[in-house]
Amino acid sequence: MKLVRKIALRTMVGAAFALAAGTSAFAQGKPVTLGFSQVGAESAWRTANTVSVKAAAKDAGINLKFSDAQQKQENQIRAIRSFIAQKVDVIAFSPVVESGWEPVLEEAKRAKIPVVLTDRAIDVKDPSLYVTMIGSDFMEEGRRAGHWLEERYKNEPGPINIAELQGTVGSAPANDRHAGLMEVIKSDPKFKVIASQSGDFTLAGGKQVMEAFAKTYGKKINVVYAHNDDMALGAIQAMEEAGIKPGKDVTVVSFDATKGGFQAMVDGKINVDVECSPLLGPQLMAAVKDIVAGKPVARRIVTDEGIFPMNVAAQVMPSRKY
Ligand code: GYE
Repeated sequence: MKLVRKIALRTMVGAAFALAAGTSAFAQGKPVTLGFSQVGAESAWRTANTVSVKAAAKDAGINLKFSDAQQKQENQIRAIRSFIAQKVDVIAFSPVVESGWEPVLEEAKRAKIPVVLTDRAIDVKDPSLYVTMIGSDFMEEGRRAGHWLEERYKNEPGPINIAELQGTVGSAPANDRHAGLMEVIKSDPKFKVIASQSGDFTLAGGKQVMEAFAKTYGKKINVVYAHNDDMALGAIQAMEEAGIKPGKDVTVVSFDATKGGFQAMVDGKINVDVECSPLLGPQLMAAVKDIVAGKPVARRIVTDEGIFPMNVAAQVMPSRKY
């Protein structure tokens, strides 16, 4: 019953936005204008995501206004305000952090501009502040990594010391990749997260944090749990410089499964890569068209993805698209 009510509410929210949008571009036969605020250009994932959004907009005949926030929430808020002032048909954004979005999204709502979230979720009480969220389930990604670790160490007594390289502080993927792992390993006390720090999803950040970890914990570290490939690649450099063999002395777990991550698996330096697809452009443009046309849109559109252990990397790599 509760679920039915929730679904009904969600559809109504979508329909209300659609009605508002229906009076603008679509009704007048003009091309649809989409304002998109991107997080930044911090990683290979992000670059592939930007390419996907731009290419899909072009293919769909959607007029895209693209803005790069350089990993700063204040820049995203400014971009969204400018999209509102320009009266775009739909606003989409990949929120750098989860909290603090109410005021600007209320402004969009008052202007009757529907909002779509891509890639990262936000934490707001009012469900009518956005129509849909398109992207991965980061908790599930964290759980997948946790289960892989359980299997990898099932015959070892432990302790298994984990050093965690977190993504951007307060971002959905950093929060959830951490929480998903903890959910799985909390029932097995042999797993211990002995260090955890943010490398901001960048290669330089991952390298710097790993240098410090290597100095403080040295050979005590059994697992490096990096929230993305760029940080894992930076950590690999730091380990090699410190005389530690990544992939052998230390098990390296990473996320995204980019070409760089795959290459490191082929080279024996990343042990497992949990997939997170950045190719969200086509799904975003389909949702934008449906919203503008007044069609109902699912409240949550989840990306389909898997997990790749090192031993399949060479075989799978040629078919990877990002
Ligand atoms: O894992 C990381 C990027 O939000 C899923 O952001 C995205 C993450 C991705 O910087 O590489």
